[in-house]
Amino acid sequence: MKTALITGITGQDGSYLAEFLLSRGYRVVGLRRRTSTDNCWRIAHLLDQVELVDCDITDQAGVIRTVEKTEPDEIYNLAAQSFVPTSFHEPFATGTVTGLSVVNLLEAVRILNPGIRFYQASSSEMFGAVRESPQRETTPFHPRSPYGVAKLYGHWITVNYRESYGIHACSGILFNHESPRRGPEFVTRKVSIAAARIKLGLQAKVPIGNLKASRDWGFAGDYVRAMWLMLQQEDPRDFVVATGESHTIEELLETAFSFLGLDWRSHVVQDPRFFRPSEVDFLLGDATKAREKLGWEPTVTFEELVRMMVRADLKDQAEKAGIPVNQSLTLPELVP
Ligand code: NDP
Ligand code: GDR
Repeated sequence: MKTALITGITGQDGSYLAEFLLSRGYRVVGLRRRTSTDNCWRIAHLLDQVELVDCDITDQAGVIRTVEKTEPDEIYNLAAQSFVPTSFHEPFATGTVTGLSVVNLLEAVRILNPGIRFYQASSSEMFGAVRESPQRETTPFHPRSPYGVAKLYGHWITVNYRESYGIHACSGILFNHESPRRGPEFVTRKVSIAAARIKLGLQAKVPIGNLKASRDWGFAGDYVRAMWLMLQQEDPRDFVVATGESHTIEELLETAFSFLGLDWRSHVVQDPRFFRPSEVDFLLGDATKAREKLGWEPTVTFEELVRMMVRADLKDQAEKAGIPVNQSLTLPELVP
């Protein structure tokens, strides 16, 4: 039985990856930091199947102790301060957690067992002001936020440890991926929650920032499979993971609201608070290498993804508000 150590197990991707690895017979250990209130809602259904170790990835000694104690075959480093706007307010903290701390894990691998395979969660945000479209593994980087800059450190230090010490270290350059478990501050989830609440009469308006930005959005459940596939290759390499389709925030709004029979233009208020000091206008990934070398393909389309999220939030919001969801509301099918 292989052991996987997942940092960031309480996050969106951590929960899907834990499910995926458990289904493949792994022993799954999750590194999570101590928080004052419980944040295990995404893995509540897995708590009797995974082992949790308290550790903050900024704490080098703690990370080394965790790796020593758990003896993983594979490490998936998903922990990060992952919200781009916060990185403008907390650039140092973001640099420390999202960037510099990657080396704590790589050092643990180098010191304790260079045979451990290592996955780093890199990001399309590193492409930033894109130099070519679509973006692929060879596209030059130009990050546009402290988050993107921090991810670039994580990316290159992973490549560096592979080249310097022969460690099986891979960096997955993943484009935006979403799900009903996405944090509510990210735009897809913000929109799916708002559409559901407006449909249920629980709110009237939603403030949104840049409507013209465009993203290559996929389903998180598909993307964690690509992480695992990267670590199963004989040759460690970096891969772009994306759908190859880009949609604007306006298209996201149109898809989500029209699914519930709503006109988004009647409910969306443009709010300058949600604009960023510098924006990533357009992202579109070319996952040809992942398709050819990993045999990876996305299975969920943009429309299916948005509908999956809206359905889940409709059910969730109705339950929270004590509104019986029935046919008389003429809601779309509730089960994803
Ligand atoms: P989330 O924000 O949902 O999860 C981040 C995780 O990191 C949480 O479990 C969080 O714990 C943990 N974490 C944060 N700081 C620390 C710390 N100091 N020590 C230990 N754990 C910490 O992100 P996602 O699941 O969406 O993304 C996973 C990774 O992939 C991240 O690195 C992200 O930057 C990257 N990525 C994500 C993409 C996406 O579209 N989702 C695309 C490309 C890259 P807590 O619950 O305590 O906050
Ligand atoms: P992103 O995701 O910054 O791409 O980073 P987010 O969903 O926050 O923003 C996507 C785009 O939507 C625009 N936008 C808004 N965004 C938010 N959050 N709220 C709004 O009200 C709003 N209005 C418009 C943004 O300006 C942006 O252009 C995500 C994170 O998961 C990163 O960790 C990951 O690395 C990248 O995706 C790939």
